[in-house]
Amino acid sequence: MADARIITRRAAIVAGFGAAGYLVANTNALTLNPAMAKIFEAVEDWTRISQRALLNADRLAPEYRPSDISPVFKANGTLNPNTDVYNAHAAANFSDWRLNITGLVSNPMSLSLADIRRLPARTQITKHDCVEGWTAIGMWTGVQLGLLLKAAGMSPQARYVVFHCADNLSGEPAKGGEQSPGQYYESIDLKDAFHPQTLIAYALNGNPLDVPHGAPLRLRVERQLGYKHAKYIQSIQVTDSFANIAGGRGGYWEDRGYEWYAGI
Ligand SMILES: Nc1nc2c(c(=O)[nH]1)N[C@H]1C(S)=C(S)[C@@H](COP(=O)(O)O)O[C@H]1N2
Ligand SMILES: [Mo]
Repeated sequence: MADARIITRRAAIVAGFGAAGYLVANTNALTLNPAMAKIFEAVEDWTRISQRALLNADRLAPEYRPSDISPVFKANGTLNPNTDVYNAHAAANFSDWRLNITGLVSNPMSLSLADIRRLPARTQITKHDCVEGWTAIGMWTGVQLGLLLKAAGMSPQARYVVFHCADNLSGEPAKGGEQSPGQYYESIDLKDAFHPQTLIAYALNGNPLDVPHGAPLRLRVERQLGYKHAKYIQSIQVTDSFANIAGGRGGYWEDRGYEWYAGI
């Protein structure tokens, strides 16, 4: 009988661990066997771990005031892709630039800048942090990446979002849309892709992005280091793995030894 009562209580505790504190308070009269004690520990741990995970999942990067904006936002890495194709786009004010969303989506998309500017925009003032040891505060405007991905319809196998850029750091010719080794690319997981501060940005400090800062479209992924913020984005590929893309480590710098997650 005693055993049955303990099992019943255990089942009640497992089913209703949200009320763990109440149940602990009301089982003082029972002599707990070691297994019961473990369950109480696990419940407490689980509550703490899951709450922390939930909080962290949507942890926001700090946002700043307009008066905090850096007078000069340093440009870094590629300052101009300078290919014939890119230069022609720049000369046409990027009116023919397309952002393609491909891969594990039910509704692949090809969007013009005008399309993207028509979507709900978010503006945020954040601090950029480059591994080379400088920071800058800027005001970015763009569309939330999560919105685009939602519209594209993610397949259940989707795990990563890869950004393919127009610049090639080794000067190799582009391979007809395929990722060549020197071409800049980046990737993030779905948690960061759907984070509310993750933007496909088209404006810096209220002006259309200029060429040094990634015209016409660049990523802002505010809880990550500078090299994750892909500039000159041409296509967004939803995938279950980046093992077969370029060096297989998820980014131009990652293929050269940098960390993939790169949280600040
Ligand atoms: N396409 C592309 N994106 C890129 C880079 C690059 O060379 N090419 N450099 C990265 C690095 S190291 C940093 S610090 C930021 C710099 O962005 P900014 O030029 O707007 O300051 O862009 C990142 N994104
Ligand atoms: Mo950087």
